[in-house]
Amino acid sequence: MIQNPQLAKYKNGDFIPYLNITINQNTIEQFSNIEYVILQGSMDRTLSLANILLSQILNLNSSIYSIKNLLPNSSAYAAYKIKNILLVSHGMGNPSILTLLTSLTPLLNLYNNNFKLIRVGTSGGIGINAGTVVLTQNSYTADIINGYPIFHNNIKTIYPTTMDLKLNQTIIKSWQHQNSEFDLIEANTMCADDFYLSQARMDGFIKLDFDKKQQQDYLHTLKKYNICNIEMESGILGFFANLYKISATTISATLVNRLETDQVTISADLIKAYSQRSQNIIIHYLKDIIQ
Ligand code: R2B
Ligand code: URA
Repeated sequence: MIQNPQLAKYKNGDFIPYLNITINQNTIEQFSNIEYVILQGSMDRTLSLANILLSQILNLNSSIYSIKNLLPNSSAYAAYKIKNILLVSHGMGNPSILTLLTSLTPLLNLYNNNFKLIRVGTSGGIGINAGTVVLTQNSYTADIINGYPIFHNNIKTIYPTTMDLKLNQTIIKSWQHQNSEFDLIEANTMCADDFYLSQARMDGFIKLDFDKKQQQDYLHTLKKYNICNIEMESGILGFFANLYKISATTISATLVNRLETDQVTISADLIKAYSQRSQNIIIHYLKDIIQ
């Protein structure tokens, strides 16, 4: 990674809202030497992945060792550290992950600005079997712009959102010899601002002014841009990573094929199993690297 002087660093005594911590030697040490930041939406999934890594990477029994939440006073985010891996929850959507990234990276940057940002989550697929896992190449907006618009002091700039394609290949390579029952593909992702309207769902509460044919036309148009899935954070992740020259990508399991249905109709067990797929890929990749 190229060192970026613009990437700010905190100093002792700084208070970080939302993380709800004050920078001191202890916090600096807690967040030191991080090389992999694994971002997931929920606090629960973050803790469960931390426990899996505890047993699989540190060979410690998670029923005996409890992992400390490094952000105990934050109501928005939770973070756990296993060796040089930081597991953090990012909440839902672009504003939430942007607030996290702008709060957290100056802290990580105190020690090492060569970390990778990897979001592990779920999405809706377009024209691919539910359960397929997608690594993002470029993140598109809902109006099919390759990039992400940022408003800064009333100026709108579209920033690039291309993920680290080499990192994608490394992840694909690490997974390729697994006896996998699902496909792992690399494709473009559409980043929506909500689960319903901007994902062109017709089953939301707000009444819509488009019909089924228009919806299908739109989804098929997305597909022409090789957009194979829709989620809600890749725009900001791509923007942030490109701006600060940080290696990043998104690994998203798809829960539904949106060309067939709007509703995620699969059982809770299947949702868990599909979500587990993106986790398994990152666990495998991290084990390859750490051991
Ligand atoms: C995928 O799933 C969540 C919405 O259900 C959102 O965080 C995302 O990107
Ligand atoms: N997450 C999304 O944002 N959309 C889906 O369709 C499924 C999960």
